[in-house]
Amino acid sequence: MTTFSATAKRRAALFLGAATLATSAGLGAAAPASAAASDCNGYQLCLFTDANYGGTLIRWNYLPAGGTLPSDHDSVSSIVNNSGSNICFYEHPGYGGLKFTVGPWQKWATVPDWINDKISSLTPC
Ligand SMILES: [Ca+2]
Repeated sequence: MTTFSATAKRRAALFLGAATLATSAGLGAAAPASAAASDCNGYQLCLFTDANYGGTLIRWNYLPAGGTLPSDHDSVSSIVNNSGSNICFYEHPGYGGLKFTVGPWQKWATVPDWINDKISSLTPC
């Protein structure tokens, strides 16, 4: 289990709060028919519950500090990383289990089978 410093806890809270806010404002969740890679622009990090950028969209408008996904654990199947940083995704909350790294500006229409529907936390790395 990862031990967070007070600063890391605050950053994680901000990160999770922003994602929750986006969802409640209608920005983080989209109907399956409308989610698309083009929904992910600017400096956003976008996770999709279905392959080919479909299903529910979880989106951050800036590079997240890292943390456990606020929802949709074990369901991410495609990823758009519109940032200049590597993002490491983990099988378990708190950066445990399998680790999958997505490079800067990469788009994965389908994540590898071994991590599909398993991601629960992430952090820039
Ligand atoms: Ca899925």
